Amino acid sequence: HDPLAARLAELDDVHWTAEPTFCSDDPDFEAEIAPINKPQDLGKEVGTRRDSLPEEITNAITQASDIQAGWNGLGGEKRALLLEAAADLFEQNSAEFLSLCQREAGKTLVDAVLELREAVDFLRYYAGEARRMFTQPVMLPGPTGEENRLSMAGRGVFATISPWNFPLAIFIGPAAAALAAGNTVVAKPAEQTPLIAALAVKLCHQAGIPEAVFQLLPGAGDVGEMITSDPRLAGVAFTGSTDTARAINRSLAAREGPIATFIAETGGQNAMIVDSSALPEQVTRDVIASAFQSAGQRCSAQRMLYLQEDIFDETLAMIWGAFDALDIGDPTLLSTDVGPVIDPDAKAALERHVARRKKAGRTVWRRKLPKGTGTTGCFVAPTIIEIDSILDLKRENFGPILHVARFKADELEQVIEDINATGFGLTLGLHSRIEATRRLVEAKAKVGNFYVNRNQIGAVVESQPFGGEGLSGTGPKAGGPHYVARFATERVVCIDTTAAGGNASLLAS
Ligand code: UN1
Repeated sequence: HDPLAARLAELDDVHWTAEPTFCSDDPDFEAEIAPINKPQDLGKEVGTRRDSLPEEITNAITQASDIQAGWNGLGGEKRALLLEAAADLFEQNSAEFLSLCQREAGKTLVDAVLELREAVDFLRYYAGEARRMFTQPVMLPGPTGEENRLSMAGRGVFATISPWNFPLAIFIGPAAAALAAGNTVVAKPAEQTPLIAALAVKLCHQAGIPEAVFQLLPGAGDVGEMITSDPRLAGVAFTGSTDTARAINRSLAAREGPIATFIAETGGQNAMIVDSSALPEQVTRDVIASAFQSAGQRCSAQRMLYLQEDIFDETLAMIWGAFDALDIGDPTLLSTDVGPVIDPDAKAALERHVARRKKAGRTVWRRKLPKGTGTTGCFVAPTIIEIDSILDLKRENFGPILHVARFKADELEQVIEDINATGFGLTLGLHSRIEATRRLVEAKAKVGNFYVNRNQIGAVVESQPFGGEGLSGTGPKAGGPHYVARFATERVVCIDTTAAGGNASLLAS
């Protein structure tokens, strides 16, 4: 009985009905089958997840280790072709992906389309990076009679641990980067969204990426812990909460074996600053998109709006107008702007936050949820809360909640300092038509992605590489020119090519 082969065979059975998937015929496995709690899917189960067993994890890493040299030896061009073949298959299977994004993750159709596009962009971009970095060595300068050559290769086995909020794009992005560099990959998708990951892996195998090279290990945090404690891992690429990133880092540090590479993209406490020179219609459009698209469940999403005092009332009034017009409800309807949040725990945490602010006497504007949403899913009413400063926020509120505060013209530098003092450094928005203000904010703000006179979400692969600093992650930026290099090891070969040097002894041996 080969558990890996068994799991891969199960993947062939993944289908998109309310029937359980990931079930094995082996009766011993039944106990492992836990329903995915998906109340937002109109109360229906999308499937079931069977968590990876300890021996399956060990086995998967053994197989990934054994095949890694072969995968690396294929070279950048062949790996690029395989990743591009996977991108083609993703596009050909768009209907399944869009349906799963909606049914498994509760995404709106618009978000599902954007997500699939980002996944395909990642595959194609990192394929290009495989060609750029892993086909020819770089010849380095040196004196005559010396050859200096820099080449890059995969480090070994990489684990990727990915979030539910981008169950396809951020599942496949880091994995594709690791594969492009010549690593093999064991991938643990978020416990809430294993089915979409299973389809992604299956299509990669269909594209010709060997099964042992890219393996799926579904499960919750305990599976993640088992994976990251394996001393054979060369590195981990993680996207998720700052707390989990710290835990993984500790687990990697405690292991025997080589020092692991750790790449983390974590949370944010993202603000937008709007001064009195801004165009209110543009501000309104961009605030609504940044705070409420994807039900606020993006790490890039806007949590905080700083409005200059002289335009506070009129701009906020305009924002309320658009806020009131948001369509909340069934994510499968084309008209829906704001769908549900991911699960009951997420909803409860957001509701607690709103309740606490109300109790503290804060002004809270809330949309009423339409009829039916209370019983069919984890809907959270879009909310705007007035506070004094971003420093009043103790944690990331991962949902459709925007906070707003006012500032005076001479307080701009203080506002930037407060934003920096959160320790997070992911996205920052600015609406201003004053060049000096833009320069000041750009120079002082410690953030990874700074958006001016536009919304602050939806970074595009290659055009806007994405990632933060401080509590927001380690960098490098996903979808940018330095990302794949972090998954690679570098080697410099230096040869004395003069007759009297090393070259002569090479010939003699
Ligand atoms: C995340 O939400 O985990 O720019 C990060 C954006 C996306 C954010 C992804 N790339 O909105």
